[in-house]
Amino acid sequence: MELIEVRQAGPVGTIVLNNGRKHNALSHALVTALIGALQAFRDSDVRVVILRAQPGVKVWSAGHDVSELPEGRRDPLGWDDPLRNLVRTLETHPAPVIAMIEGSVWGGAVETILACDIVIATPESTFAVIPARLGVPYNLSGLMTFMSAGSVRIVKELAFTATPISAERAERVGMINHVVPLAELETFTHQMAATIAANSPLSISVMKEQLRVLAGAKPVSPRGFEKVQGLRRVVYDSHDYAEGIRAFKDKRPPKYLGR
Ligand code: LCV
Repeated sequence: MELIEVRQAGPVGTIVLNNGRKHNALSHALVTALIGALQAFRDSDVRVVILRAQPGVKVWSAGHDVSELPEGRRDPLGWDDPLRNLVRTLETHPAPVIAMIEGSVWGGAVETILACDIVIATPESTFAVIPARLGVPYNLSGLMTFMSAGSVRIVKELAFTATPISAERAERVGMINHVVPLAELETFTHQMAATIAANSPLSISVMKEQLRVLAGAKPVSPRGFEKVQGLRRVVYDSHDYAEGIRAFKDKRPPKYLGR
């Protein structure tokens, strides 16, 4: 069974997450397939991409594949981590990517949809930023993705509570673009895609890149970066990080000691 389904209708490309058994966990294999599909669209005349799951899913994506996370002593979200590569690919893809959401979105999958350009969700959709529940030290560019989608105060609440928020709240705080009833979701999304596809792809792709450059233009000194990396190492070298991963695999609540 293919991990994703890919189709194209004129200038609109669609990628469907298709690994429901693992709740579309963003495994290395699934991410590789996603990146390959985006590259193929890049080489074709696709002017807008819709990223979605199969109709009727309860979980759009459960986030990073926890079974692929290191159990300690190694950065779990380093530069070449599949999730990092996926986020960079989405952010630099020349055509706009619309994330069409139904079901719950977890952890790195929330960052993935926020790396898309437009997010349209059903009222039942939820979004959970999970690192604190797993004991994972999120990385700088990942936090920047969240900060570009919400105020620092909202990002802190999401990150510190690791509790799902509703689509309605996400829209109210500006994290997502539209909340649309399930029965209208596909039509609404495809109408927006058609509107975008009728505009100048060159103008759009340049504005997308300009906005990416401007959004990422936050000065971080080498000392500041090294300090952050040192802090992150304390986390991924900690008992709590190993405990979070182990507890997930053992299907039990984690016992965090703060060290
Ligand atoms: C691997 C999974 C996963 C999964 N990986 O179904 O944000 S960060 O920094 O933390 C980042 C590192 C990240 O994204 O980490 C992952 C964050 N995601 C989560 O913590 C969500 C974990 N999943 C769940 O809480 C539940 O699976 C939900 C609520 C999504 C669905 O619950 P439900 O009871 O419907 P199961 O839990 O039974 O999951 C079905 C199968 O999918 C696997 C899970 O282990 C199970 O596999 P087995 O049947 O082999 O036991 N699975 C679910 N999520 N992220 N595998």
